[in-house]
Amino acid sequence: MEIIKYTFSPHGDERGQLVAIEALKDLPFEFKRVYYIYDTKDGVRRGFHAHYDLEQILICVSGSCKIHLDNGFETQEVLLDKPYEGLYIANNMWREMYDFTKDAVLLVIASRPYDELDYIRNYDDFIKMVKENK
Ligand code: T46
Repeated sequence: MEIIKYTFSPHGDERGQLVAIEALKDLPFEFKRVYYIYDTKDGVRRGFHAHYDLEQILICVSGSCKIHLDNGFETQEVLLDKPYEGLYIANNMWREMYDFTKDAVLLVIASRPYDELDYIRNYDDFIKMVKENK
C-alpha cells in the first residue's frame, strides 16, 4: 500500500513556526471542513470505519498518534508526530487512530461536509465492497 504524506513548509523565524495550507496549492483537493481531536483518553482507539467518498489529510499538530490503514488487501501503521506533515487518506480506506499522547491534537482537513451516510462502519461490509469493486 502506498502511503502518501505531504510535507508542508513552515514559515519559521525567531518567533517560532507557522504552517499555512491552501486548497489546490498545498493539497490536491478543495476542502469543505476542518475538525480536530484532542484530550483523547489513555488506551482509546477511534475511527473503525471507511468512507465512500471522503478524502482527508490528517496532521498531528501537537504530540503524536498512530493511524492504522486497511485497504481490504493490505494494512499499514503510520506514525504522525510532526506538525508540518499530513497523511492523505483516500476514500474506501478503513482507518483506526490510536496511541495518542496526552498532548496530541489531530487536525483533519476533509474534502466534504459531514455526512453520516458516507460512513462504512461495518468491517465485513467494507471488505465485501472493496473486493467487489476490484
Ligand atoms: C475520520 C476520523 C479520522 C460531527 O458532528 N461532525 C464532524 O465533522 C465529525 C467528524 C464528527 N461529528 C460528530 C459525530 C459523532 O457524534 O462527532 C462525534 C464523533 O465522531 P466519530 O465517532 O465519527 O469520530 P472518529 O474519531 O471515530 O472519526 C473521525 C471522523 O468522523 C472520521 O471521518 O476519518 O475521525
